[in-house]
Amino acid sequence: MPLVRPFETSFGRTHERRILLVEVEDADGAIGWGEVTCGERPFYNEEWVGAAWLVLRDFAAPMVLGREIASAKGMGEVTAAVRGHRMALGGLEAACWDLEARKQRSPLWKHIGGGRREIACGVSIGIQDSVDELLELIAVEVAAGYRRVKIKIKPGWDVDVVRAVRERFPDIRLMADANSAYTLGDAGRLAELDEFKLMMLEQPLGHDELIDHAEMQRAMRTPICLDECIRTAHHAEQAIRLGACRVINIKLGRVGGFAEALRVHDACRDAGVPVWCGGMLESGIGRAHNIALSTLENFVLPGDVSASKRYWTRDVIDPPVEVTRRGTITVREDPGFGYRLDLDRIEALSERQEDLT
Ligand code: OSB
Ligand code: MG
Repeated sequence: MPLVRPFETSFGRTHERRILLVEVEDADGAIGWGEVTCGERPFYNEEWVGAAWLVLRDFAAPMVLGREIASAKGMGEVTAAVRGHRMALGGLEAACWDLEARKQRSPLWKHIGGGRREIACGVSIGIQDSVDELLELIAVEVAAGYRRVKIKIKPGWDVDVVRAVRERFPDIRLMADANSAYTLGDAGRLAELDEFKLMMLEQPLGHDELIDHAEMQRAMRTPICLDECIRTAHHAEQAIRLGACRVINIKLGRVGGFAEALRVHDACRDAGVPVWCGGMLESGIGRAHNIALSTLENFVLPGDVSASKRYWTRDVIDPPVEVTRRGTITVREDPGFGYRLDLDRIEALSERQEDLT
């Protein structure tokens, strides 16, 4: 799926997404859909679409096919022998939750225990060729009603850029995401961000560096939010115990699906740490799953879940995800993830398909 505009982070620029979708069918013919949220290249984390395909085909599918699985919640145990590859497994797991919700004629958000009928939306804006272009993009999103703006930073595109954004938009809720582009050697530079009243600084240091983040958090006032570092509820507990962050971004795929996302959510809630829902440039299917996740009680900060039209000229779901003038998405009452699948669109976009029985 070609993106409406390229998206650049500290680890590279993406022009089009290659999205792996999972459809599951049970013995009664009930179906469910999920999305594998990994990138095209193993740069955000170690996963990528090519590997996810093989992990699902050669390992996960043989573990689940023909097995009696009592509930979507139990999927993780069935595939527990696979180390890592959470986004691959998470696409399959989310499809099973969708199936289960549809079967019970329940919207997915209700099925997972969510309550919020309307979720608050923020936008994530990539690195641009110039500060002027960035300022113009922010102006458009603020005018559209989005409730917070996240900009991507990297060495060479950080303090001066944030300063320029703050000067032009003194009152917006603003944050920055470095996607692991810095080390503790940059602590002084990162602490300069303190003067810009950022809501938080997301994942400044290494993707697996809890201890360094704890040291960084002690060296700055701005709350640190962890993304890449948090792959399990146990990681969340450890990060909180160490003081490595004050906010956590929960991504459904990164933690391996809804069951672990719920555990991360609960661990953060119990520790008094607010969470928000991250995004991975998902198609409508992953986007709809993110909306359901965002209805849980401790998702108290605006997430990176925004309108389909910011990414796609035509989404794979119908209607596309739309955002109100208040910068919110209203949840739907339809069973499962709540949107119709545009199967013609999916078919037209498909490069390959494999049926595993
Ligand atoms: O770190 O949150 C991130 C996109 C790709 C990989 C990592 C990240 C992102 C985003 C975009 O920030 C969120 C979105 O709009 O889907
Ligand atoms: Mg991030």
